[in-house]
Amino acid sequence: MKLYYADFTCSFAPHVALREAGLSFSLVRYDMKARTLEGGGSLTDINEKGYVPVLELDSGERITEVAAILQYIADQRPQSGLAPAAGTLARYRLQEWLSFIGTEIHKAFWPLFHDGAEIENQNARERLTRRFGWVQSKLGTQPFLMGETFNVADAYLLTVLNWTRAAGIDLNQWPQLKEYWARLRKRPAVMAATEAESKR
Ligand SMILES: N[C@@H](CCC(=O)N[C@@H](CS)C(=O)NCC(=O)O)C(=O)O
Repeated sequence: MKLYYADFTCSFAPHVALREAGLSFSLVRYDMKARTLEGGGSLTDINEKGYVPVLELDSGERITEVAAILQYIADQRPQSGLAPAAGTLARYRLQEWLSFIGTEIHKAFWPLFHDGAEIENQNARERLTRRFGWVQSKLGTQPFLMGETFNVADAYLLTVLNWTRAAGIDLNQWPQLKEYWARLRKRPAVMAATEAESKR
């Protein structure tokens, strides 16, 4: 498998998931600033929507969209616990989280990282503050988003929490969320993905 990614963007979530699952994969880096793809070619040749992540299977098939890629990775290693079994209520709960993180958190950062006007940035910070406050209330004292086991929703939540400092959002206002974030960052798979994306 091959993961097309850009440093510390949303593709960090599938990158972590691949390592958590213990799957073998290679990385192809997309440079967001230069808009170039490692090895040449254009990102739109790989994904006509023009963004990462893209997971290329050994068959040559490509999967796009964070939520779909995460679930594909998890399903390659059912024993890893990275996703509840398909068809169970717990699996729909996972999809609920992935959809929420993708549409209500990930995309809410957009103006903050794309020269938004001050009013848009202020609105984005307020919306994210409400969302993170709610997430903390759901997390409570459990170790992971869905209970006792790390799953791909945690990989996605960790990824967006990583963006808070750059976005001017202070995690100290949510002590449980901050503890969760700091703890997840110490997972071997997360440290390995961080190191791999830092040295390029
Ligand atoms: N809906 C997509 C969104 C993916 C997305 O927003 N990717 C960003 C990085 S987080 C990207 O590749 N942007 C390309 C660019 O701005 O050049 C998904 O869930 O995968």
